Amino acid sequence: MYAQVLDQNDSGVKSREDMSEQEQIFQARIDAGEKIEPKDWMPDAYRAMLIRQIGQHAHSEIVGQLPEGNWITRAPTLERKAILLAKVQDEAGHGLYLYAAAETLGVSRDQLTEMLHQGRMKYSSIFNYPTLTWADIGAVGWLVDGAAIMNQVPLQRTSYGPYARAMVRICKEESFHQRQGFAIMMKMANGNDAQRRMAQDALDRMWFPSLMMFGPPDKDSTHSTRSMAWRIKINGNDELRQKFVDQTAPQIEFLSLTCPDNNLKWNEEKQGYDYTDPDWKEFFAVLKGNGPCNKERLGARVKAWEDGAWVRDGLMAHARKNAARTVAKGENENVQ
Ligand code: BYC
Repeated sequence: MYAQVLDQNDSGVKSREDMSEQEQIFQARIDAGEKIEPKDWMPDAYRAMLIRQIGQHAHSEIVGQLPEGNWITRAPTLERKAILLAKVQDEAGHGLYLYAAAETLGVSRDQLTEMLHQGRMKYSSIFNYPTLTWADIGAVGWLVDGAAIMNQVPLQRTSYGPYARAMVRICKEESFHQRQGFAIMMKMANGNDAQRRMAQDALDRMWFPSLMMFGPPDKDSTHSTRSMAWRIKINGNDELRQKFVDQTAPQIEFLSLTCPDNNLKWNEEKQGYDYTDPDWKEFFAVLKGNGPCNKERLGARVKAWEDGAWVRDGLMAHARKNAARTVAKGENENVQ
């Protein structure tokens, strides 16, 4: 059923005349700002669009634990370790809320996981880059969570109720994540020469991959038009990328760091910064599985899934026994 629904996920927007009566009523509800709920009628392609986006979002939260988890044992102080541990646990929680939201659309978490492991579903490109130093943990919180918030705050108003509600809690936690990242960057940027160099190096490596998080330029975005017509996406990729650059450029200055983009410059006329686009060839190569860490990240997820099989089997066996006991108890009570 899920594969069939995905096959119908073409990106064209239907004109009102081409819509069935049911589709017209549905579109009118979206246009009026109503939330669509799991039991409501929805076009198959709307369902497929949501499953794709929410599923990929959930996978990003789960795979996104890996680059940061890499530093839990090497955090420089006990306090930093406790904060990082809490952040990484939050990401697991975000993954679970999102898988639960996707399940309301008729796809199971196991199906989504299988598709990730088979390379049939994506996760955010950013997590295919390595975290080489402690300053990278600061840069991930500051830039990666910063970009995530920019994209996710509008998603609190997305048209699908369970997704919008999941985003409310996620956004609250993401803003704590962003602040802890910026706090690390402030410490490093105001530290000794070696620490300043690490902070600059982290910014140099993370800047362009962070810009890629918003997706390809609007002209190459396959889903934006349809997704925005359904208010699944509220803003275009380029608009949010620009907002992120405008928010982050003054923060770079505040840290007395240098942006790796020499063209970053305030443009009075457009009331925003001019900046250089990331290397889109690199972006598409990462999406095809050829980034620096793609194989390692997917390998780690597949291994965790296989290593955890005995736990899942044990829990299922326990649940079956409990269910059988409840049935038996009910039958005994009926006999008495
Ligand atoms: N990486 O038509 P487009 C986090 C794909 S996690 C990989 O513009 P769309 C965090 C796209 O899927 C934050 N793939 O797509 C976690 C499509 O391919 P398919 C994650 C990308 O969906 C742990 C194709 O390119 N946030 O914060 O309209 C620790 C064409 O693109 C990317 C979300 O997931 C990418 N960057 O727009 C720390 C937010 N960009 O599916 C932090 C929810 C594009 O046709 N998602 N693609 O094979 C969205 O808002 C949208 O899906 C996107 C892309 C803006 C990302």
